[in-house]
Amino acid sequence: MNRRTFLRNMGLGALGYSLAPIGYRGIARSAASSADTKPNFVIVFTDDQGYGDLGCYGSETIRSPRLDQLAKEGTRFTDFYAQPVCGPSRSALLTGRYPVRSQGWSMPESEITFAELLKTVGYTTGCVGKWDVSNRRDIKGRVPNDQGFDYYWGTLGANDGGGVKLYDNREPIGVDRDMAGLTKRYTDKGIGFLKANKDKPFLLYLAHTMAHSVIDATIKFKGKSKGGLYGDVIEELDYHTGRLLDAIDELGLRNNTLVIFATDNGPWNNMQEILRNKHKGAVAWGSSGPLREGKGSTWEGGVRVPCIIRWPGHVPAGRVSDAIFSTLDFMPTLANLAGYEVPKDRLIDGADQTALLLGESEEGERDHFYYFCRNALHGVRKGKWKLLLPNRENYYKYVKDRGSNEMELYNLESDIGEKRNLAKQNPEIVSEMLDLIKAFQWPAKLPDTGIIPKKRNVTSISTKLGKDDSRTVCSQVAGLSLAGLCRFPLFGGLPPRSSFDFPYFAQRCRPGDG
Ligand SMILES: [Ca+2]
Repeated sequence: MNRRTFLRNMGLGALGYSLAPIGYRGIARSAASSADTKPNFVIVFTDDQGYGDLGCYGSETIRSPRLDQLAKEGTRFTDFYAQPVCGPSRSALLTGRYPVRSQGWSMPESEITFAELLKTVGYTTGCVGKWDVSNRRDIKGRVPNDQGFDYYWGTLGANDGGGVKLYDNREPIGVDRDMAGLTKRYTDKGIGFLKANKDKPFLLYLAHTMAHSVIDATIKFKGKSKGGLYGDVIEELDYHTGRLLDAIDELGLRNNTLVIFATDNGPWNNMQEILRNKHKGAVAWGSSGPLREGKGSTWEGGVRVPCIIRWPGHVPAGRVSDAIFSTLDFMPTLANLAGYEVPKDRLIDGADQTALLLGESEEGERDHFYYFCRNALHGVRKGKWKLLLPNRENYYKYVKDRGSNEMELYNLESDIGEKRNLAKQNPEIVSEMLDLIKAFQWPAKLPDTGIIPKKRNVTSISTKLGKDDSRTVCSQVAGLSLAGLCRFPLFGGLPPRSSFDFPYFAQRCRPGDG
């Protein structure tokens, strides 16, 4: 059943939602959607911005007065998780499903976004900026206008080459190589959308291209921060986010608009020097603050990102929350707040965090979070504990810090930088965490989460796997134990270096959700 058939058949809410992932707390959900009016949603999603790159997250080199103020007016989350890289982070955000299901850069037409569902309950939906879930290409069925957005203005891909191909809805309108001006252009379009839709419920998803390399800042900001060009870029993002917030106020929408600020993954602080030289220093070099590593990594620095949420009179102001929370959770949370039904025909990994947002719960609905690097499951967090599996497949070569690659257990409460491996001292906790790993409900078929190469037929291709992908997938297939047909060595051919046993790998893939 494709998405449209599903939406038609479900009769806009005829079905409930029961395919819940294991381990959620079961907090009584708030009837927020019964409020007299439905809130507007504004999601500002920056790119490659580090956990430590805002004043309210401890930066001493980057000024962010507007976002610091937003944190005072709402709740700042310290333990909020995205995904390690751009495309997978966006498919997870939009669908509430881990990229191993929602397929990252290659998000298929059959995935259902919260934008589509908001439309079923009367919302007008707009997306501005970086899409990056249609293989960076204009593919029918996968572009924003086909995935739930009434309005789109932005780029389908990234700006690695120093330019972006822009679209006004479905129409290509040219290439913009002025990276410095892009944050303002996007913000202007976002404000235009707010003005045009101020009288009805709306969603604005504003996904900035900055601070993804190649970065640049306008003359007003260039050289002004203490954080180099990257710091200038973040200060400019802060300024324009402030303009967007001002527009919300000027339109009288402040009290009925839930504003979310977050970023897609950790900072690209692990880039090879050669790339820095290539771009003459115009690469992101953010800080993950106290966290280990950055973009592409499943250390905290790769996936734990800033998140600030404001909804005056509803989300407590000035609160700092350490509840485990994720981009995955927006799908069911927005469902509760706006009154749409979450899809029932597939597994949704998100937890309804309405009670957390409204201050009715301190710990929130999510008690664990799985760490994925492409299709490889690297570990899990539960409460203060984080377990990382040995011999992890690190797809992203720019991640320099690969750790011991042994079984690693960290107490994130006392050791946020993941410096002290406590696995050997805590076998019971390791065992409990491994049970959680075993319990992950794998899709029946592993997706190709790669980017389709250019010059190939994008509608019928099965992307050729690179060596690392093959190893990852082979590890997964080997885990299936399909009558012993696949006997690829696990862990990329290396024997496990830990003394722990790994029977759970035999259960990694099982039929279930697609
Ligand atoms: Ca990114």
